[in-house]
Amino acid sequence: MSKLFIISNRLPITIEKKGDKLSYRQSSGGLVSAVSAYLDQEGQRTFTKKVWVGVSECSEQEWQTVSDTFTADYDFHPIFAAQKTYDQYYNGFANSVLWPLFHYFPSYADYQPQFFEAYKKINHNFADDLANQLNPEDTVWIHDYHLLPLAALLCKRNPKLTIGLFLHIPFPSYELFRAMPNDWQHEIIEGMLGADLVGFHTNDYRDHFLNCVSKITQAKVQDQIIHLNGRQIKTGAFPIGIDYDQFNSAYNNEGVVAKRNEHLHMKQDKKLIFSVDRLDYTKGVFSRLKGYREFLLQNPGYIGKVIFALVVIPSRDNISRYAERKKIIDEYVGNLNSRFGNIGWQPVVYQYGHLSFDELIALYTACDIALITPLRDGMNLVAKEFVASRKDKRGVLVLSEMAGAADELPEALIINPNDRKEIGDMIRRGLEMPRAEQEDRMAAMQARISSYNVVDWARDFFNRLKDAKAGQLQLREN
Ligand code: GDG
Repeated sequence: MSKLFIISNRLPITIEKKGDKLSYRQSSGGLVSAVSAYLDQEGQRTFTKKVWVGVSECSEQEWQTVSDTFTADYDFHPIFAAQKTYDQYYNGFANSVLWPLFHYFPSYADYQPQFFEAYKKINHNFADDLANQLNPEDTVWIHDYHLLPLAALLCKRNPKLTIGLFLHIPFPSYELFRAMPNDWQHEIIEGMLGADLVGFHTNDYRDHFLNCVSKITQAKVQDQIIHLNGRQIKTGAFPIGIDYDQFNSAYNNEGVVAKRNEHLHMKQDKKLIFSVDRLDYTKGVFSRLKGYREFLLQNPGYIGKVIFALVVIPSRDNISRYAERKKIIDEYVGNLNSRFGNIGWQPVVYQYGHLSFDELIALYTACDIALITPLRDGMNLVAKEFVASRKDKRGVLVLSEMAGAADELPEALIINPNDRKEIGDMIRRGLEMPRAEQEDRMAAMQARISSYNVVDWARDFFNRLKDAKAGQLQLREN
C-alpha cells in the first residue's frame, strides 16, 4: 500500500496567534474538499496515508507546539523557508514573472535573476526535504505554478514514483513563454516533464504547453504524449469543478435566506449586478467598471434603477502592481458615483474585504446579473459557483471569453472584456432577459457543471495518472 502526497505552495491551514497561544484553522478551499471527498469515497483502498506538503506560515519551533493539536484527515508536512528567499520566490518569481507572463501581461514581468535563483532554491528545498519521506510506490500530486521544476527534481531522485502535476492558471502560447531568458524556459519545461501526467484546465492550455515542449526540448510529441529519454509523459485537460451540491443546497440555509432578504429589501425594485474577485489585474475589474459606465451612458433610463455590488478581496498587497490597482479602482468607483449618483442612489456599492460563505451565497442568489470579466483566468470558479447557487434557476451570467470556464458555459452571455460597448449591451440584455430564457440557460449550465464536479475532477486526474504510470512502467520493461 502506498502513500499520497499532495504538494502545494502553502499548507491548507492557517496558524493563528493570540498572545503566546497558537491555534490552527483548516482552510476549506476547493482543492482540500476535492481531494478529501475523493479519497473518502474511493481513495482509501489505494492509499494508506495522505500527507499535505507546503510551506509553513510559522517557525519550526511554533510548528512543534501547534502540530500536537492537529486532528485533520491529513498529516501535514511543513517546509520551512528563510523569509527573504520565500519572498523572492513567491512575490518575486511566482507572482511577478510567471503570473503576469502566463496571464498575457508580459510588460508586468520583472525578470530579476535573484527571483529565479530563489524559485529554484525553494523547489530544491521541497525536493530535499521529501527525499527521505518518499518510497517508490508512493504517489505525488503537485499543484500550480509555484512548483513547476519540482516534478523533475523528485523523478531524478526516485524514478519509480508516480508524479502528477496540475496547473491552475493558463499556460501561455510559445510567443509569450519565450519572453523569459532561455535557461529559465528550459528549467521550467524540463522540470514539468519530470511528471507522468501534466494536467491543465483546457485543451488550449495543453496545446500551448505541447508546442513549447516541441520548440524548447528534443522531445517528440505525438497524440498529446511527450516522448523523451525513454520516458513518456501524458498530458490532458481537466477543467476543475466545484462542490456543486454545497452551493446548490445553500439556497435555503437560514443564514443565506436572512442575508438575501436584507439585499432584496435594500434594492427594492432596483436591479442588482454583482461581482467578486481577488484584487488582481487579471480579473478585469477596471474593464468591468468601464463597461458598466458605458451601460449607464447608453441607457439613461436605468439611472437610479440599478445597483452594482462590487466586492474586491485583498490579495498580494506586497506587490506594487496590486497596490496600484486598488488606487485605480477606488478612484474610478468614486468618479462613477459622483458622475451618475445622487444623495438617494449610488450606481456602485463597493466592499474591499472578505465575505462569509453565507454572504457570498446571498449575493449570488439575490443578484440579477453576475458580471465576470477577467482579462485572463485559468478557470474562474466564481462563474461556476454563481450558476450552482441559483436553485431558483434565475439570474444571468455575463462572462468573459478569456476565462477557462467559458468553454463549459456557452449559455452565458459571453463578452470580450476589452469591449466596453459589448459589456454595456450584454448588461442591458441580461437585465431584460425573459424569465423562461433565464431558466433555460441556467438549467443547461447547471446540468453541465453538476455532471463534472470537483470530486469527478480529482477522480479523473487520479485515474489518468494511474494509466500514465502503468504506460511508463510497461515502456521500461519492453
Ligand atoms: C486560481 C486560478 C482557477 C473569493 N472571495 C471570497 C471567496 N472567494 C472564493 C470564490 C472562489 C475562489 O475564492 C476564487 O476562485 P477563482 O477561480 O475565481 O480564482 P483564483 O483565486 O485566481 O484561483 C483560477 C482556480 O485557481 C482553481 O483552479 O479557477 O483561474 O486563478 O471559490 O468563491 N469566498 C468567500 N468569501 C470571499 O470573500 N467565502
